[in-house]
Amino acid sequence: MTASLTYYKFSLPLKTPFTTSFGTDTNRVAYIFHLNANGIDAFSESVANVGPFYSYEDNETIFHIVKQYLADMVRDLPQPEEFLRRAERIRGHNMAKATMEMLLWDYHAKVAQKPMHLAVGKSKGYADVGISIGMETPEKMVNSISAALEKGYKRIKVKIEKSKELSILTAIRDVYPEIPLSVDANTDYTLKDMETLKKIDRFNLVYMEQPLDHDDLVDHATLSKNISTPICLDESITSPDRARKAFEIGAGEIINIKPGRVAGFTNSMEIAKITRENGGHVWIGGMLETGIGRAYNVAIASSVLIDYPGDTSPNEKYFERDLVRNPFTMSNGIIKPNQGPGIGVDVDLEYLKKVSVDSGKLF
Ligand code: OSB
Ligand code: MG
Repeated sequence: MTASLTYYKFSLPLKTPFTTSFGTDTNRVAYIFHLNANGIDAFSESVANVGPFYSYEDNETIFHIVKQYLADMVRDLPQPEEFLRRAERIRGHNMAKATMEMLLWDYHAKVAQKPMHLAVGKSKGYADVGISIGMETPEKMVNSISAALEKGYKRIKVKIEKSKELSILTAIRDVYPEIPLSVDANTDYTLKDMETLKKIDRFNLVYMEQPLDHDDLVDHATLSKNISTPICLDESITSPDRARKAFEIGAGEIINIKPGRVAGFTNSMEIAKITRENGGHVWIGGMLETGIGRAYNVAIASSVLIDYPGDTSPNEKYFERDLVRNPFTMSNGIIKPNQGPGIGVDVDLEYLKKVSVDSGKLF
């Protein structure tokens, strides 16, 4: 058997810049990994942002860890769980681990001729879809929300940051007093901002996503006792163990799972299970992925364990042209996972090569 692992570092302009409390992205720059073995082609996509601002990982730490350590652990095509065991001695670097773990999920699902949404467990056969709207002027955000509601999105999430939150929320609730609305602060607040956080609490939100520090659980538990809006954790949940601890101390009631943040699908499914066993709710987030990364997210978002709409908007929201020839379409706020084997995407290799700024072989 000869297997090969090829990487492509691509840069795709976003249709419009995406702003969060930690910065603005104008391009999606990430790595695609392509595993070829036994006549099967598997693909995965890294989820880091350009800089280490969402988490400490960035594109180049991911590439370094994959090249120096993880590629060798993939060569003999282990099952994802076996790969995770091997990778355990590397501290952290979950996004790097996820690229290889998910690549192995795709490979083995294709060997078994199974679509990914069935390979990961019991499937609903569809994913409920919400939208994540980047920060803009309140007027522009209201316009984006109108367009999103027309398209059928089931939940609206808006990015906020300190001092902009009240004008944004007031503008939205003036026009849409009842829509299912949430905010994502991407860690911009501390407990010293309790007065503001209590004001946010009055806007009848489905949840408040990651208001406090990126690795905090304890202060979230304190906040949660002081407000009635449920807290949704994103950045803070990096493993099943962290999810267990979050529920143990009451740090939140909802978890946004991004497979990349938690080293892949095995841990994602475990976190979903822990969340539901604790009476919590769970949904699948996004990191502005192309059709390749999105196909993983939609597959896992279709699991029966996932009970809230996720950030799995179809890619036309972000890109003029996708890296896959069969991008998702949404109807009535629902996206159906691909039915082909594995992630079921038809990768446009020609276009991927065209938008790549670097590529090569790891084995
Ligand atoms: O916190 O959910 C987040 C994008 C980049 C970094 C962090 C986040 C996001 C999103 C994007 O909200 C959601 C999407 O991919 O559509
Ligand atoms: Mg978030």
